[in-house]
Amino acid sequence: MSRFGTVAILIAGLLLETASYGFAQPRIIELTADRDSRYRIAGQRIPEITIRAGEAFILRVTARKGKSWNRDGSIHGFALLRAKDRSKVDGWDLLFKLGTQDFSLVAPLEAGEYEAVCTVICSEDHEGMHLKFIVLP
Ligand SMILES: [Cu+2]
Repeated sequence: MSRFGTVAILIAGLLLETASYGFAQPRIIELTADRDSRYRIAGQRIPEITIRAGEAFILRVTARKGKSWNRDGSIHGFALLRAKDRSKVDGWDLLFKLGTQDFSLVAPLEAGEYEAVCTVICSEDHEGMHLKFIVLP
């Protein structure tokens, strides 16, 4: 192959890589933390988030007030637990205020099944507020 051909292929490869990594916008995952103490994701009957290990994403949460809330005004929360032993994942303790808010997050590096649970006593039904969070390798 000519030198020009090799250089052209290298440049094309570089451009492709830049397109897929360099300037790629993180995925936006939209979640509703609803007034009836349920997480909801549009188009899903049972809310579930699937993400790649270490993937950066934006969690866009719309929160609606339940029957009770925290003194600081947080109306729902979101902590991440490992499904195997329900241990908490460090750094995942989000609190939601009324309305829509964005969180820039990075998925755990350890693949597996997790569960997100609400950390605000938002109603007598609060214990049922959870969603499955799957991290792919
Ligand atoms: Cu809640």
